[in-house]
Amino acid sequence: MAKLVLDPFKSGFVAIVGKPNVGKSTILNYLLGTDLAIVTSKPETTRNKILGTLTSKNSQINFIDTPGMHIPHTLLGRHMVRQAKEALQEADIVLAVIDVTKRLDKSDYALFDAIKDSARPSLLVINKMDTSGKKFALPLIEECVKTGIFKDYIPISARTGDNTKALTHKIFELLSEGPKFFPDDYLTDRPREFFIAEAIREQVLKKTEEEVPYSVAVFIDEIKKIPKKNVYHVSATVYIERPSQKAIIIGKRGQMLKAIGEAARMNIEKQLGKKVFLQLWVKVRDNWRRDPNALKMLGYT
Ligand SMILES: Nc1nc2c(ncn2[C@@H]2O[C@H](COP(=O)(O)OP(=O)(O)O)[C@@H](O)[C@H]2O)c(=O)[nH]1
Ligand SMILES: [Mg+2]
Repeated sequence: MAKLVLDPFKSGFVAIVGKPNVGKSTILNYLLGTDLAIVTSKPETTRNKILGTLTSKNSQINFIDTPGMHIPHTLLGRHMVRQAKEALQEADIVLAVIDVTKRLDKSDYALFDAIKDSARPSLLVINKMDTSGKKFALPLIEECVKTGIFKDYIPISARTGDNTKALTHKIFELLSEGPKFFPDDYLTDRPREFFIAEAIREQVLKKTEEEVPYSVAVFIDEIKKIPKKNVYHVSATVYIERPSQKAIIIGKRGQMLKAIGEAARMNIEKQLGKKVFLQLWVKVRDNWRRDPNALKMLGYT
């Protein structure tokens, strides 16, 4: 009689950690095939853990995107680093991401120590291999492998997707047999409001410079479906820390706020699948990044 051999179903949680700007969120988005986490060229774009679930016939990989590991100067910064450390505890496997164009520094070694302490199996991911930095890959890999904490290493480009299949394969190899934690069509643990606020913050980050991206937060006041009309009404407040920043965000004759709103609205319409009427308010809240009550209100807890 023919023997039926069923492949075991594998599942687990995979934390994506690394310094700011190495491409963690871009990796998450590429692997999920959707723009879940916002990506910008500004450091500290990601401020919260974001779960992204990838379910296939024989596995369910639950990625946890994290804020970049850095030395925090504010309460918000402390929240971000705490989120990354929590993800290490929640994970079965760790992806330690480095940027091939950058030399290793103190923060990388601090991260490697945190990974070592977590005692989780860890893969070293060398990202941005599509750049001319790829010539530095070999010495970088050598330096990282010397630490002895990585099960394996893999150079990829999250921008072109190069070698990402091999990455998923290596993750699959490291996963243990386990249950399907979430239904087949499950994507993330974050609610709709979160991604709408992020879409607005993304545009502020893209369109402003210097300290403004660090000082901005978005609060969704209301999402309301207009009865009988196929339209959502979204009202949101953009918080910044100083009146000078408010002037930048509003811009000459309101041009900046208009551009932010238009670009964000297009993204939100895609998310909601309906026309959106977006109303943005700009408010100064002194030093909100150092204010526990403000952080709580803005979901950074
Ligand atoms: N050239 C190149 N740029 C990348 C790659 N991955 C990410 N980036 C860019 O690096 C910047 C930071 O990416 P992001 O995913 O936000 O980094 P994170 O802070 O680690 O989450 C963005 O401008 C990305 O477009 C890559 O593989 N190649
Ligand atoms: Mg990110």
